[in-house]
Amino acid sequence: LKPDSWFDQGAGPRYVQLRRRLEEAIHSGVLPPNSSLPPEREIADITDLSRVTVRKAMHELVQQGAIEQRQGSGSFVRESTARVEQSLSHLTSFTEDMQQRGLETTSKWLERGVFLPTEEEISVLSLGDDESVARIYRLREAGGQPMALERAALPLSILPNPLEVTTSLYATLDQIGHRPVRAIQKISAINLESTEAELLNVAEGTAGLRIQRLSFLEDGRVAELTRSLYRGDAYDFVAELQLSG
Ligand code: 16G
Repeated sequence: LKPDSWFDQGAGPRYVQLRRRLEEAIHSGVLPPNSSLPPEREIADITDLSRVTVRKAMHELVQQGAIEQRQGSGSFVRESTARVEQSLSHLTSFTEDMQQRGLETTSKWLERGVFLPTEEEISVLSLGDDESVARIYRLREAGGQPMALERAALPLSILPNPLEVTTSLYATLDQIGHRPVRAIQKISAINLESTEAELLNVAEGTAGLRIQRLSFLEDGRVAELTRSLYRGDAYDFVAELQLSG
C-alpha cells in the first residue's frame, strides 16, 4: 500500500485513488460485508497519506453507502446495495417496476408545473404556436434509497394539469386515457456531477446511466420526453435478443 507503489501522479487526487482502492477491495471481496476497516490512523501510516486525505476518502465511501461508521467501534463494510434488474422489453413505469419487487416508492419533487417550452421540446413534442409544456422533475426513491433523477416534459394536450401527478405519472396518464403504448429509449454512460451525485447520495463522478425515453400514444402522438439519471451502482438493464432475419 505504499504510495510509490500505487499512487499515480496523473490519476487524480490521492483521496480519490485511495477511495477507488478501497472500493476495489470491497467489490473483490478482500473486504467482505460487515468486515471492519483499519482505523484512519493506521491507513494513514500504511499509505503515508495525511489523516485528512484518508478521512476524505472514508467520508466519500460513507456517502456512497459502501461503508458505515459505528460509534466507538470504527468503520465497517456495508451489505452491498441491492441491484435492480430492469427489463428493456416492457413499457413499464418506475412505480410498477419497484412495486413488483415489493419496494415502496417515494418522490422528492424538484419541479412540477406549466412552463414555456424549449426549442427542443417544441420540436420533439410537436408543440403548436404558444403552446406551453408540462414539466415534472423529481428524485425517485425506492425502499428509502435514492435511485434516479427524472425530468419529464409532456404536451398539455396529454397532461393538462401536472399538479395532478402526485405519485405515478403513468397512473395519472392511465386515468385520463393517455397511457403511452410504445417508447424509444436511449441509454448512455455518464459520470454524475456534484449536484446530481449529492441528490442521489453517491460520490461525485460515480458512474450513472442517462436514459432518454420518448413515448407515444396508441394514435401515434408523442406523450412524453423524459430524461433520467439512474445510479450505475444500482441498476442492470436486461434485454432479450433474437436472431434476426
Ligand atoms: C420510468 C421511465 C420514465 C417514466 C416513468 C413513469 C425509464 C428509464 N423511464 O422511470 O420515462 O416517465 O417511469 O414512472 O424507465 P411513474 O409512473 O412511476 O411516475
